[in-house]
Amino acid sequence: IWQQQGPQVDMGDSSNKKLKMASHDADIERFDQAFHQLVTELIDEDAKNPEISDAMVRFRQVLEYNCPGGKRNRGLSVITSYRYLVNSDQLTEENIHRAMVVGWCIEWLQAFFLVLDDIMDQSQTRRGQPCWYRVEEVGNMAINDACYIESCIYKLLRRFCRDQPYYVDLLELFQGTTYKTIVGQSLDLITSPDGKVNLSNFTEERYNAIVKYKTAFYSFHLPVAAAMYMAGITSKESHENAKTILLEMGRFFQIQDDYLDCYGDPAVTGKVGTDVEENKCSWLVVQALRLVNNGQLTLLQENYGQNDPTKVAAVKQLYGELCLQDEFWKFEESSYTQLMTLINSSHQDLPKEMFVAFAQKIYKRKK
Ligand code: GPP
Ligand code: MG
Ligand code: MG
Ligand code: MG
Repeated sequence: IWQQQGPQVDMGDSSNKKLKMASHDADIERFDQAFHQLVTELIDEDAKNPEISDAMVRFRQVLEYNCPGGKRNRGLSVITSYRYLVNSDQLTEENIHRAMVVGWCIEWLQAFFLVLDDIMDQSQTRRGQPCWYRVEEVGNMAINDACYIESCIYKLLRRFCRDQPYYVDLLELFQGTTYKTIVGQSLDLITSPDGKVNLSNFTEERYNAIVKYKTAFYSFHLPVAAAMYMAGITSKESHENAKTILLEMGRFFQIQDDYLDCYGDPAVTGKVGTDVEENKCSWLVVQALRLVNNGQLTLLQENYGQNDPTKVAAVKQLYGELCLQDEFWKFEESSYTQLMTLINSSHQDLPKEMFVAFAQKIYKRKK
């Protein structure tokens, strides 16, 4: 466990804090630069093989279209967390670069999920451009492209981390997290069947299960758990403590995503929401069901889950009458306070600042 590696970073030491802050912007720049190097790493060797070089031309395009252009919160969190977890003598160029690679593996995982999620959710835009499956001549080929994106993760981990003591832990973590996300996506889809609106399925319990599995594990638990393994922290207890905090953060993040689906500015979020049309068990509809009177419930039943702009507008007008924006703002305030309490009570021997920094990145986000 990590205490065996030396004393914990003293977060009260302001010079240490400054050092970490100073490296943050430089990390972002380096992280973005690493992307092109990794694409080259993945493509170039096979591109020399004339038998498969045509596929490589395509795959370069697939990676360049789908992997960058996001907020990179998940990927960058690996490096930020790693810096919090190790002693300065472990912050070698090589180790930092490996943390960047693992960070990009999470961005690759996210790209794999998003390409498929956009097909399943019938979405139009992602990160300010057409969803990949909607690009001319892509269509269903996007499914194979997504499989390719996933395969890259294991190619990169093998190439850069194979000799590291944490290699197997990382492999299991990525595979286990993928499994959990697939389970969550399945719950999401089962709860939003096409053309069969049944509002009684939209319970708080079902909502919590969906968002924990489809979002929280891969977006919040994965980056920090990966950094912990890389830092040599394997104790079950430390991992459980981190997971408790990170899954709560993940729940909050998906609630924001559901809020932004209706109230976000597509020019800022880069995507147009489809949750009402797609009959999604969104945080907004779960809150609406808590607040409606009988008449409003009938209106919701008649207008939810249909691909008809008038019906979607009727649902959104009802959300307005129920002041769901105010509900969200209230929730955002109380949830942040609650999260900080949880961090204080559960961080134990892990640096509190690592969790606070992650929370501050997402709190009051607009995209
Ligand atoms: C986000 O839900 C969930 C995912 C991206 C996980 C997808 C998992 C797969 C196994 C494909 P969302 O649909 O609300 O996201 P967005 O609003 O970004 O479309
Ligand atoms: Mg979805
Ligand atoms: Mg979606
Ligand atoms: Mg969404």
